[in-house]
Amino acid sequence: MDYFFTEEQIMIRDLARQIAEEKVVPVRAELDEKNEYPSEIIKTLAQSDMFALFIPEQYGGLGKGCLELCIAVEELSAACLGVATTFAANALGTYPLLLFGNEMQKNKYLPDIATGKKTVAFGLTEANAGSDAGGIQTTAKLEGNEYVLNGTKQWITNGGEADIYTIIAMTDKTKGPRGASAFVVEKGVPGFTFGKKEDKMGIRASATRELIFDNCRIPKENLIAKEGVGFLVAMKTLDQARAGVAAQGVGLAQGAFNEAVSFARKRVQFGHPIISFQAIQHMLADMAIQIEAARALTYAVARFIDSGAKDVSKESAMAKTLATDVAMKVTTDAVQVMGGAGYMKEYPVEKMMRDAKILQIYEGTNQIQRNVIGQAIIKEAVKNKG
Ligand code: COS
Repeated sequence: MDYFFTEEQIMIRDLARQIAEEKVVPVRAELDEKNEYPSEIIKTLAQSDMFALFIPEQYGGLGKGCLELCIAVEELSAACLGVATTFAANALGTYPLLLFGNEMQKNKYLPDIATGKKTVAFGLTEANAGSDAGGIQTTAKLEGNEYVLNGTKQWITNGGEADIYTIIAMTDKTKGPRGASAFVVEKGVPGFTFGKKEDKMGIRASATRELIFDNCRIPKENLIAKEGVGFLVAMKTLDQARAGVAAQGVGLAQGAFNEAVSFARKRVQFGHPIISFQAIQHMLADMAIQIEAARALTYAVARFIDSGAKDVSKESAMAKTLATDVAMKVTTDAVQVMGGAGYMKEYPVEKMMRDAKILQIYEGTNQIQRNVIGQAIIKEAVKNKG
């Protein structure tokens, strides 16, 4: 299918694909087994200007948009979702600054993010605030010229590895979600430490840790936007980032599909390659239909975001839900097509199936996405008196 990419977009896709094939595929099984952060690959991505893609030109970036980021994420995801998550979570952490940061903050942080010299993580989730993002308990109290942060963030992608953290904390607990505020916190500040590295089912190349704030003092200039808009910053950030999660789903599904097709052509049973059997062809056909549908919606939503549309919640939730449900189904079916071989670590699809599961959970479970879509449907119906 031709999605009418520009020459530049094709260049980005080809470069990301080359990095994925040459640098990621050869080490993905080892990174998975050792639970190892992909430092060398991150360096390669930085040298190839991949971190600059979505940063505006005036801050040293390439000034591209959500679609270009999705194209790169998709290619990396086809090779290793752990690596792609590390890369995509950097964008997730950067959106609060990009969307709500002031000039001083953008000038201070974005150039180093664009070169990949500094990487970023987003800190929203807590032990008692997962789907209920408004339930966060980490506090930020203004004392003189500093905010004092106390609390613990849980399961933070790039935690401990990133240099810059965008954090949502309560400045006024009595106000519920309207009492939340967003901050930027740098690694190395006294009172800011990390928990142990989590041992996960999948995306094991990505690092996940707690962020622990114990009387951590940061300058008051590190407040993003103003007090009380932290929940909005988080929601708008997730609205943008969920298109990237959709791209992860598309890429991962494509990677698993490619493996299944290649295996089915070689595997001979009953005297014929199994791809000649209709049972296998129908499974592959269903996989291909789902991948193309998810890809088409993901690109359409990325283009919608790049058009500057104000409210993209429903659309990005739709793309995230479709593409990640597809990734789970397609990776499971890839294992099925490959049978016993698919279940063995010798082939990459068992890792892909383990990796897929997180896509239905992080950046808002797919049940939460359906809530977001449902709420938007009600809002539109009320508006249209439907
Ligand atoms: N854009 C702008 N405003 C938004 C918004 C969005 N996408 N989503 C919610 N809001 C606003 C609401 O309009 C409401 O504003 P008012 O107080 O002015 O009415 C406010 O934020 C609170 O919204 P709501 O009442 O819907 O919040 P809930 O506490 O019920 O939360 C959702 C519901 C679905 C928004 C939230 O629970 C959610 O997204 N959960 C998933 C969180 C997530 O993705 N976690 C992953 C962690 S990061 S990897």
